[in-house]
Amino acid sequence: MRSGLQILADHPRLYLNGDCTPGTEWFRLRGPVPTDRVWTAKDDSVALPGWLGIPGIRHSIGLARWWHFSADTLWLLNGVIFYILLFSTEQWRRLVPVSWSIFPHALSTAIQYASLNFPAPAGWHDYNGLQMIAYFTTVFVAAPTALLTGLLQAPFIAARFRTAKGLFNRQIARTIHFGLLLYFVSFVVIHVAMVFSTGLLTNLNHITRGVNDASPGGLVFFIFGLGVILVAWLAATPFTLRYPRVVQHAGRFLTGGIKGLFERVRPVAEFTEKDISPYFWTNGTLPTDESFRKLHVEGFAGFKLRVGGLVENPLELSYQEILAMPRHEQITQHYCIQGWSGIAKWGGPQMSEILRLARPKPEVRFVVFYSFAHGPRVGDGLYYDVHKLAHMEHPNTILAHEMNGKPLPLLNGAPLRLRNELELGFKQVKWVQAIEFVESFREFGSGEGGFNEDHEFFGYRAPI
Ligand SMILES: Nc1nc2c(c(=O)[nH]1)N[C@H]1C(S)=C(S)[C@@H](COP(=O)(O)O)O[C@H]1N2
Ligand SMILES: [Mo]
Repeated sequence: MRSGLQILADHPRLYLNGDCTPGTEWFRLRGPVPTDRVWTAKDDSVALPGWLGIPGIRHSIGLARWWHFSADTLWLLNGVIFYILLFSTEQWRRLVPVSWSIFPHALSTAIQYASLNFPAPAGWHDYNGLQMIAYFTTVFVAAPTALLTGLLQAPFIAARFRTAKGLFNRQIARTIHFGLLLYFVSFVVIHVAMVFSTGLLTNLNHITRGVNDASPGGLVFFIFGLGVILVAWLAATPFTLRYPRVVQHAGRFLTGGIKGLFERVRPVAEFTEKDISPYFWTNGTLPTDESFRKLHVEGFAGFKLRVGGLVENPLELSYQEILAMPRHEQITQHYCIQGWSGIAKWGGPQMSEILRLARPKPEVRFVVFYSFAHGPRVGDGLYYDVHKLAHMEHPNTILAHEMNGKPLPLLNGAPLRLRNELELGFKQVKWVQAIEFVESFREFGSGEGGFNEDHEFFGYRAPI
């Protein structure tokens, strides 16, 4: 829950439409978007208190995601074991209503609670109607929906299952995912309050030890459990701030393999002209050096894209040559790691065409895209990102020089920006100046596979 709030704080707006146009959100933790200057999505992120978010500071979504995915994987594993135990015994009968009488039963229980004339506790044998509905909803509706709405936010899932549009759009999924957070918090508060007020010692023995008496053993378990949670709660943020690389690598160890499964090349959801978003958030720091400025004022006439590394035929392609290449057009949804999305039409040569010209050697596994631009802090070096060679053969992986039918605007990465629709936004390098084919990316930067992977602790694999 805490890492989820941190993720929300990175784009603290929720919408019921796929465009993320400021002003159309139904919920936000931030004022209106300033219109008198460039306002990037990163400018828009907010901080949380360190005890609430993990790790609280602004734009720490890279670290929060490792917590979120790792904790969720363990939570889901726990759920799978719970399902197996439920259905391999008769215990499921306690949770799954099998007759409509559950509704009148729940209503009469609710009236008893409301009149403060609590029904006699009988949970050792059977749950009352309200309990059954609450437990059933939590275990069989809320939890699976949380998993589903989490996955629906991922570019790869949307591409694979063509769910990017309509009810399954990422922004609807974010809203439902947030609603489920509210549900789980309310459930915990109400449930714990009921455990306390309807015979604490006996209830805790039911829950923790499976015995039906009022001995203090269950309470000891409960206090021990709360103690562990409290220590973990207090330690999570300081630990994350002190050892971010450990959090990144531990998270990758726990969840990287699962993410890798989603990274196979599959179709991409394409949209139509009328789906194009009127507003498209932006991110990144414009290139600042003089040589780029000169290229820009001359309309990129002097621009040459360098293609090299482990290739049979190293190339230098001029802007004119690139414009003359067969142009692929696609209308796709961009998925920023922060949570916003936007639909745009992109046009430019397919990467498969570049591959055909440059002819990568057999040992090549990765492709590095170098930007003209620095990261947010100049001292950290050039923005770059590494992609899988296999993704470069996908028909929707292009070097875009057009956006929505016009030459690519400077802010969106002119002269060229990558589109790999199977990955998140931060991998779509803008202001591309060079492409290098490599066998391994360990020697580049800090060896994590890209600028944000090095400096923001993002995962190299970003299909989710
Ligand atoms: N060179 C460079 N490319 C970059 C970035 C950046 O900071 N520098 N930001 C990335 C991120 S996080 C996103 S979401 C997209 C945003 O693209 P847009 O500004 O066209 O919306 O660009 C990506 N490419
Ligand atoms: Mo992003």
